[in-house]
Amino acid sequence: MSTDLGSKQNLIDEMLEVYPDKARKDRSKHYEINDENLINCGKCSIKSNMKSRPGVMTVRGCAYAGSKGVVWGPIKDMVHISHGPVGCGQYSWGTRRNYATGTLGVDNFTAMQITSDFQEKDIVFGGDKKLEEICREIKEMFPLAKGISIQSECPVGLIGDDIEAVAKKMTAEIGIPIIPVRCEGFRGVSQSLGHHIANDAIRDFLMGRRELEECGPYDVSIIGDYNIGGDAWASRILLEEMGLRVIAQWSGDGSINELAIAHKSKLNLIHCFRSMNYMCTTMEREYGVPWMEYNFFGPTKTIESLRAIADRFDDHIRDNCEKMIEKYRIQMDAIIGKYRPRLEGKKVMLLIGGLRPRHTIGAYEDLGMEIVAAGYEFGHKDDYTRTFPDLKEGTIIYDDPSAYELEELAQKLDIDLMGAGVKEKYVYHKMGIPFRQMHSWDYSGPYHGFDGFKVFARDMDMTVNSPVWDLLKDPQRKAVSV
Ligand code: CFM
Repeated sequence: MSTDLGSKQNLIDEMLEVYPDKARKDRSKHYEINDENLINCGKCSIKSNMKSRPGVMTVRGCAYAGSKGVVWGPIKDMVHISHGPVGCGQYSWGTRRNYATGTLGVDNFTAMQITSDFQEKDIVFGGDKKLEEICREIKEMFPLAKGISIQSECPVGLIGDDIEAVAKKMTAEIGIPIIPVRCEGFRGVSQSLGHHIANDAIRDFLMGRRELEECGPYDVSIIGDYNIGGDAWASRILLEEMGLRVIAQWSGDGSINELAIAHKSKLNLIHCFRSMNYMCTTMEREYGVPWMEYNFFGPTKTIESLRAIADRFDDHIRDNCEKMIEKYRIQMDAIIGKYRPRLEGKKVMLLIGGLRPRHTIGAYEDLGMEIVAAGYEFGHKDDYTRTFPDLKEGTIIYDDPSAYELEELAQKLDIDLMGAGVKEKYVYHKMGIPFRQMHSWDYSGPYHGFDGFKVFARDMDMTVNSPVWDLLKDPQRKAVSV
């Protein structure tokens, strides 16, 4: 082990020393330091997708979050019922910023909080009757809603309600698809199982159910882009400029029809592998639709991905692709010329869900920034094996780190920027460490594609180089003038 790797290991060991023996042993399995073996993917022994250690603060979400919040919620022309007590829907309301066009409450319901608001009597006597009533009310209040999904919260599973029977009965009665989703929060160890359950419900109730009138040779679907801050829009225009036809967006700014016709695409393009890989493999198996991963963060990865996508088609698309790259490269060089000198060499740490800690590496590197530590809340082994090759030797990689571990590392590595979620944000502000909320893009975005990189670069500069951090640091020693 080189001295650098050795010192990194000491740093981790020191940090874990505060834990009792059992916890220390357990948590140490969730750490790796990137080395040559890992970069070449020879081994990957980091433990992931396991139950968080009780008593150690985790930032993970639940299966309901993974289904309602992530996969189903962005489908705009359906009403998604948060079925159970009011809190799950209320406290997650509007936080993900999955944009959609349409008129709210008429043909777009993404920004609404619809809940069955369970009371004690529903827990004691069951909520099925209430659920039927809600479906009728939805039909009456929102006649243009194209479907309803029932997103189960914990108590629904605990009391054994038969939401499948209600869905079947009410589909027949009101004449629109009603889809029961068994995403009770207690299932699994994180939101990741919620993604899988949501994917399975799409497979069982909608996938392949409708036909596309006119199919073309350039039909593709965007899978696993949730249009956070407009990401899917910034991606779609590039595919269209290249000459491809996007027939479905799963699920950002998407519709129920798009879920039912995507099996007609010639190629499925998957951005978030973690949350929708199950759908790509299912459509491949059942309908023979090939799929490929792509990465639209930062010009280097975007250009690489555009070329790889174009290569799956013909010369016409390849020529368009090269022309387009030429056009955007001038803009991208200007952005890099402006921001790189201000961000060169800045050290970044990342903790995000299951995709972005690896997908955003290239965007930071385009700006000369360096990822010194990164990891996932709920990544699986297949996410980690995809991550090691993209990081430099000596980078610390962690899985489901506790709040304490992350704060310790941030201080010990003397970072210039932390990218994580809203639960972390204000702690880092108080520590005087520049922070970006990398789930909702901190009320900014899009970050995908060429348009997104312009916003990304500006935001990182604005955050890292803000004068406010100097005013916050060491208040004891440095008098702050007010
Ligand atoms: Fe995929 Fe996502 Fe992510 Fe994700 Fe999420 Fe998200 Fe995320 Mo927050 S679907 S895995 S469950 S890219 S909500 S849009 S930012 S943790 S890294």
